Amino acid sequence: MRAYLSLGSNVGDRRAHLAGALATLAAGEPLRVSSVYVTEPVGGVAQDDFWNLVVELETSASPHELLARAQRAEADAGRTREVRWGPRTLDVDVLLVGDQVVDDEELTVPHPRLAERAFVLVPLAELAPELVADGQLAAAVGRVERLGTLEELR
Ligand code: A4P
Ligand code: MG
Repeated sequence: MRAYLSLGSNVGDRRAHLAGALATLAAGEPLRVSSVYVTEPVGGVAQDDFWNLVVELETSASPHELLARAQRAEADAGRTREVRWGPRTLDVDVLLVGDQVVDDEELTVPHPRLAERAFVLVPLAELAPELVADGQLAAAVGRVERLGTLEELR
């Protein structure tokens, strides 16, 4: 099954935080990685620009197992939670897990804010254009600019 996760960083060495998460998220399963985009912060808190990307996993993990990997990757990046939607070394959100639907206290999949955010939709469309409608892209909020691949940014 294909799963999509969104990664964002706007504190410290953004490239290192994004690149450092990949092995933990993949856990040995096949992974594809979008380009890195520099993106305007969405959500009201004044903060530095983010670097965002999306990964595609070919996985047999459950949505909750993917959330656990995401939280492990965030902890490894030294993330502390102070302000909701505030600055962070690494944020990993589970966007889609096949066509599974989850809604409990810990996890909502598909991600409820997926469709409105350019910082998610633009890199997602790079990996899976069939999942993103043109109208969705046109209506999405926040400026995004492609920087290059993680390799190119090294
Ligand atoms: N949770 C529920 N569903 C999910 C899911 N699908 N994926 C729960 C991941 N987590 C999920 O998240 C709070 C709780 O959400 C978790 O404990 C988990 O059980 P968090 O990461 O601790 O807090 P947060 O990220 O501050 O809040 P939230 O609601 O996840 O914020 P968002 O929606 O992720 O927004 N602007 C730009 N340009 N780029 C960004 O990456 N990110 C945010 C964060 C805001 N603005 C941004 C960016
Ligand atoms: Mg989050």
